[in-house]
Amino acid sequence: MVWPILDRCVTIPRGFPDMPSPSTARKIADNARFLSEEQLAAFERDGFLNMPGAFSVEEMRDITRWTEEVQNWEEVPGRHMAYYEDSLTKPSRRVLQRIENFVPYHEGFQGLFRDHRMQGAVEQLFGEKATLFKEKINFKLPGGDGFKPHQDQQAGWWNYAPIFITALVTIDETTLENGCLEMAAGHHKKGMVGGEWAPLTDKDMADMKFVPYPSKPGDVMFFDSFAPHGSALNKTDKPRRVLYITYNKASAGDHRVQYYADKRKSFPPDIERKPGETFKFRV
Ligand SMILES: O=C(O)CCC(=O)C(=O)O
Ligand SMILES: [Fe+2]
Repeated sequence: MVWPILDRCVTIPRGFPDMPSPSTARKIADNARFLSEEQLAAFERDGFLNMPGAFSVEEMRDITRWTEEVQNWEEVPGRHMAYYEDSLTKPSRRVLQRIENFVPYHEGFQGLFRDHRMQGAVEQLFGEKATLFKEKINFKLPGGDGFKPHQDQQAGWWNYAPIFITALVTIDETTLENGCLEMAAGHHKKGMVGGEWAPLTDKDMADMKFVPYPSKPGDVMFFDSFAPHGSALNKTDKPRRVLYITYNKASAGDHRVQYYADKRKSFPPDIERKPGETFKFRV
């Protein structure tokens, strides 16, 4: 794993290794059969796999605390990437939408992405070793917007690797009211159904059936980068925070640094924008 070039104010935590530690590697090997044959078959059939209760209440306490730590970090150009959106309920207010690229600066999340229930399971689904591509927390705060149906591959990911798998960890309970994920099963083998950098059109979705997947803290969902999905806005007065960790096949290369370098240019985090500059979220 090669990490982003860090600016002079930031140091990688001491002892952060480039390779999984022997104990982590052993854990991955021990848990190489974490997903059952039935689960692997369901992922193959649907393009996603729901795994309720993968993380315990205690583990979620840690993950929630880490999320708050990342949210409270001072924003510095060139470091983690925080994006804001216009509130739908309080016009003229900008609210935090998502934070990306925080793993290099957070030991807890470094352990989590290598966990046998995350990278280990994704390696089973790929049938080979996986490499971290990107990570984000979508906050969907009260008044936060939903996501038009899309395939993640449409968001420029085709530039980096032919296929990705994302492991989603639910931090706050997700419901119909706060915009849980909605998935369309069985369309992931058709390649990119929609255009580049655009959500799916009504025509693209003519034969798709989107089903909501409400989830509890600690639930995990794995999904293929061609699996169509979307979600509604958050109509409640509480955040709907969800963690997304995305991997590609190790054989397809390590593209993380290039991806974030490109994204900083084409869609910079708010702190890196020049006054008056606006960027439109496309997909
Ligand atoms: O968090 C959500 O509701 C969906 C987000 C999503 O699909 C994305 O960020 O690509
Ligand atoms: Fe998505």
